[in-house]
Amino acid sequence: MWWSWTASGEAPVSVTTAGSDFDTLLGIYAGSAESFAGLRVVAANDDVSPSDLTSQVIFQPETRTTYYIAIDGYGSATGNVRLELRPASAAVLAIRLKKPDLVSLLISNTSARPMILQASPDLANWTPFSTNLIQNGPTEWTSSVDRGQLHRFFRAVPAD
Ligand SMILES: [Ca+2]
Repeated sequence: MWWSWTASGEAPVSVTTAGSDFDTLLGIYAGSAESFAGLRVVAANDDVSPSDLTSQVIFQPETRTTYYIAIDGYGSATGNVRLELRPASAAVLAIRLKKPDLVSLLISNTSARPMILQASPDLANWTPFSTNLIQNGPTEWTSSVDRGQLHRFFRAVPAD
C-alpha cells in the first residue's frame, strides 16, 4: 500500500504503523513516482523492537518535497494498517549518509532540557559521542564510518 505526503516544512516527522495488527514493513521514498526505479529510499524500518513487529521511522523532510510511504507485510503478512504521521517531538535524530564513509547526525531538540549524544556498537553499551550539550534547536555533527564496524547506533538523552 502506498500513500503520498508533501512536506510543508523541514521539521522532523515520525511515521509509525503502531496499532496495525500484523508484522509491517515501512519504507519512505522520494523521487519520480513514474516508476519504482525513479524512487530512492529515504528511510525504512521493519520492527520497532524484537517484541514490537510494527515499524517506525523518523526523518527530516525537505520543504515541498513529496514522499511516498509504502507499507507491506513481512513475509506476505496481511492485516489492518494503522498509519500515523506526526511531528516528531522532544529530541529527534535524523541520520543521513553523506558519503560512503561519512554520516551526518542532525539532532533537533524541541524540549527545554539539554541533551547529549551517545553512540553504541550493540544497543547495550553507550558512550558519549560528544560531551557538548545539545540545547534547544537543531545541531549537526558528522561521524566517519568505520568499514570494519557492522553497526553503530546513536541516541540523544537528557544530560541530567
Ligand atoms: Ca516488522
